[in-house]
Amino acid sequence: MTRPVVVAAAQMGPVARDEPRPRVVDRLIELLRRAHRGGAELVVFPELALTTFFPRWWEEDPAQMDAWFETEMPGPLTKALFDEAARLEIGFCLGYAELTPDGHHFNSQILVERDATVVGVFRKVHIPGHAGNEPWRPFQHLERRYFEPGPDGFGVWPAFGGRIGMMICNDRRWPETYRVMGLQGVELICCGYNTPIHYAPEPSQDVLAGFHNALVMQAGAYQNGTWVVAAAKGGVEEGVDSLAQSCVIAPSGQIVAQAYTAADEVVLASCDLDWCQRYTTTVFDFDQYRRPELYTRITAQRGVLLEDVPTPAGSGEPCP
Ligand code: CDV
Repeated sequence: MTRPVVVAAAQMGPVARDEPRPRVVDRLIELLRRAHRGGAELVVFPELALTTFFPRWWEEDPAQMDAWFETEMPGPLTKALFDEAARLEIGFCLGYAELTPDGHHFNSQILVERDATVVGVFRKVHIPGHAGNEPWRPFQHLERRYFEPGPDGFGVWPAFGGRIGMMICNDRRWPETYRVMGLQGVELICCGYNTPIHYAPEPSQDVLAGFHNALVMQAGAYQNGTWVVAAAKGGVEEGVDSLAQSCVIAPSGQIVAQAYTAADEVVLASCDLDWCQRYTTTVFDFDQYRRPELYTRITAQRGVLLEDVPTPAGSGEPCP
């Protein structure tokens, strides 16, 4: 049995702060057309694909902040993307800043079927960075100022002939993200990301940015027997170098296609959704092998509880 879905990770190069949104939509449409020429049925765009990665700037004026957000999807500017997708009969997953009618701000991603109907909306669960002004940083990461954490968790939607999940950037670093979807039988996870290579709180991690990106998604794919399609906004954007390396990962954990530039680039792969069962009915047959009764700490507590284990002698020294 095979259930192939041809996917495209539509990587974007930088989006300038003053790049008009219609121009960005034109770039998305061009990527959509390229993906269509390559036979793609589903195109995954990056996180916050319509704008520059604005959380790098401290902004006081709420009106200026809201100018980065979309109040409807599709809206007047994004309608052209939906129209072209419908004409080409190609689906997509798009990350954008969402301002809801009742005033909530989310870092969101929608899944759109080949007839341009919106199948699902996902709101980023793990919001990284900080909320206060930290001008000591070479650039800030103010996602916790701009966005509320998504309240809905990790859903899985029937679409593209399979079970499709979504996650956004930092979500991909957390094993719970994949497992919550894995327990709903996810077969393909769409992920958009913006990952600055310099991590100001701990720069020793900078050189490992690409390794960590691949590590978490390859592990998440394998341990849950799912495909992962990950699209970056990479390259040097407003002076900040961000990781590219968009990729498609198989349920085996292998990277089967990867971007080789840090610019607008389409990464294509044919994903057999039936391949997931080679993992989910064998080594990761959850129903047979999981021990949820022993995992209750995972949902019962958030941080580490040191008092549950005696302090080892000599510990408590700060990191070198
Ligand atoms: N956009 C992100 O969520 N970026 C984070 C950075 C701040 C570490 C990431 O996990 O890539």
